[in-house]
Amino acid sequence: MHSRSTIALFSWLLLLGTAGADEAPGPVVPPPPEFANADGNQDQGVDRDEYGRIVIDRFDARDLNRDGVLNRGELRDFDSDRFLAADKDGNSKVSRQEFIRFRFADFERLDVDRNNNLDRREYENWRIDLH
Ligand SMILES: [Ca+2]
Ligand SMILES: [Ca+2]
Ligand SMILES: [Ca+2]
Repeated sequence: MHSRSTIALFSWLLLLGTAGADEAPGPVVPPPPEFANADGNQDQGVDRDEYGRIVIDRFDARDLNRDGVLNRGELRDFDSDRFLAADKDGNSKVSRQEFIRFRFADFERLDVDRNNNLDRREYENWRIDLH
């Protein structure tokens, strides 16, 4: 029987559910607050419009010096490859347009079943790096 490991798994999930949702990537069972937040029409999926709104929110939250672009410091969690990929025109700054384009490339990648909607399982992969 698997009862012992099942119980262990459940307690682990409970722990994850209560320990700061901000820094606990992984199989969280209750709806992650970010997901509920992103899912504006509450249909259990994040469509392109909803995703775009979140991307713009994140851009604004990252743009600490309010100059309308993201510099290396404002994207500190991006490794160089990721930063270079986002900075299409290579001016060492990521504009709003570049950021949106870059995040929508993520959307395409994460939307495994290609229904233009990220469901919760797809979202679990996404929330890890969508800041
Ligand atoms: Ca939705
Ligand atoms: Ca900035
Ligand atoms: Ca740029």
